[in-house]
Amino acid sequence: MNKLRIAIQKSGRLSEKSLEMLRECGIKISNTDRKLKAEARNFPMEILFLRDDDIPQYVEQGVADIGFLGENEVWEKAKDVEVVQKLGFGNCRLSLAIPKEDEYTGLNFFRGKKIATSYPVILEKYFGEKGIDVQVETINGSVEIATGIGLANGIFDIVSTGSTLIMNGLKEVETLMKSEAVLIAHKSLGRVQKELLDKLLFRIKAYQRGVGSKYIVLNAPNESIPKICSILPGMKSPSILPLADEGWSSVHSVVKEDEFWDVIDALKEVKAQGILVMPIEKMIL
Ligand code: PRT
Ligand code: ZN
Repeated sequence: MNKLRIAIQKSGRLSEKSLEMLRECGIKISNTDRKLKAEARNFPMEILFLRDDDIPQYVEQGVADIGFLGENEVWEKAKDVEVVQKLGFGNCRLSLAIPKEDEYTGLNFFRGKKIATSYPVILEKYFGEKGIDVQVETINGSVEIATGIGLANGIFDIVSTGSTLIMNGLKEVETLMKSEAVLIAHKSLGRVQKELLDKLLFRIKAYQRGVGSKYIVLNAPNESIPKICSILPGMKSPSILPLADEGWSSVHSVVKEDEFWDVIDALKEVKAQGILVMPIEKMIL
């Protein structure tokens, strides 16, 4: 087969973001009514729409070459697949929570207690390593109601804003791990699939760098340029163009999104003016 087969979530929290990531990589998909399969129009790719729980197994067996899914599912299913790339969406944490009125005394609180979860493998491994015996109650869905109905003393679940816990009278007491969507791959891909995966990864990284950076243009008196250059490292060094106004230049550079406001403050201090900030669509090094 001369295609790359990718498994993504059929419907759920990661579906739209997964399709968006493919779109940002310039991959156009013909029928997104998500029956089971779709073809990309301009890239040798077949898209399989599956439940996220099934993706690790499909990729392990090579029914799909690669997949997008939450890292939490990769850990839980413990299949023999390779985690190739973090995707930067679907961020969440996996935490232990207990009724808010209970006094938390540290991990020993859970010794001999019942914990409800949809992630028994991760949970048992964690307490196994700590040498603490707990009773794991595996349930699929609505884990947050387990303590209220008397099924368990605590829960282990995915948390993102924390509001589900609060609404159910729970408090988060331990965060065991952080998770985000990742790209996983079959362990022994064919030559063509490997090449196509490299192409896809190249595009994903260009997109991620773009999202993580801003293009910045400003004007400054020439005597400030050395200071400005030390504030703005850019991809190599900033581009400096003379302005029609004698003694002034325009400086162009790239700034990381998370350093952006600090950089702006520093630039103002050294008399930068007319600062323009623009999004970067893709960034290729
Ligand atoms: O049908 P299928 O099996 O494919 O979907 P699913 O129901 O198993 O998964 P889905 O769509 O709910 O989640 C898919 C993936 O999204 C998860 O495996 C995580 O990697 C990721 N993710 C990110 C989340 C959340 N954030 C999240 N908040 N998955 C679930 N939640 C739930 C959580 O279970 C809890 O019920 O949201 C609630 C908590 O949210 P807050 O904001 O109230 O804290
Ligand atoms: Zn699922």
